[in-house]
Amino acid sequence: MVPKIHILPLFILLILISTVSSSDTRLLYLTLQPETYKTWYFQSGELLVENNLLRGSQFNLITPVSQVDLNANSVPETVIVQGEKTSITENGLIVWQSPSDWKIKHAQVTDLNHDQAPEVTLLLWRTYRPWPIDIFLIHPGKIQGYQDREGNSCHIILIGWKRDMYREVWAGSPMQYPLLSIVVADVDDDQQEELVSLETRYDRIAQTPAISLSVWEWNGFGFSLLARQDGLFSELQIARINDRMIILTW
Ligand SMILES: [Ca+2]
Ligand SMILES: [Ca+2]
Ligand SMILES: [Ca+2]
Repeated sequence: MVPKIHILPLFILLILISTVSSSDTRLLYLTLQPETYKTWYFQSGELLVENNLLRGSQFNLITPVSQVDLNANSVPETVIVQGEKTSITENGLIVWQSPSDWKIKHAQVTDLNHDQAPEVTLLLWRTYRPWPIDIFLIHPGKIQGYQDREGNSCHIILIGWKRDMYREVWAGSPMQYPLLSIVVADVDDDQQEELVSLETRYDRIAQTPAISLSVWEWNGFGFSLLARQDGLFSELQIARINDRMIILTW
């Protein structure tokens, strides 16, 4: 059943921010107007809404990790996002930079492909390109519709250290439903990360709310959809409350 979503202005009163040492988690004390948000648990393959969970509560908002040793040389790299560009630096020197025709919307250190090695997960837009194999197919153009009016398509790409250089360790085809935002976190507490996303459609303009919330997991070759919930969503965050991970939307 599609839950009723309240689309009201968000009023967040940020009372205090303090950084918790030895982790990338910031402890945020927030007062949220309960009508503006929804909280979700992901368990047993289902997105379960739980209202009023945060009313009057203190919780940890999980912020994306931006520093890790990507190439196992005992020197941490830093992921830097500037506008729609992303760089990886080591000792202040740029060791990888996103191509000039990529528009990066999100960058985060993850182990989204569950190979025990960290990588940088990117959500980006770039010029649509058909599958190279299309020229051999009897019915080409299966992904032809996966682009906007300007000919740009939405992708998830993982950048990591492989065969002595930074490279795409996995690059997805144009997404059928473009993503407005993503967060990578272990939302079902099985010690493996999932991709949580807000989805839109190529014929909607970017400023309008997303129309579905979805959870994906790595299947060895790409990502499998675990759950999708229709609704209207403007923002997505992950938080920890009462030792459980929750998905926060508004
Ligand atoms: Ca390193
Ligand atoms: Ca990995
Ligand atoms: Ca998990």
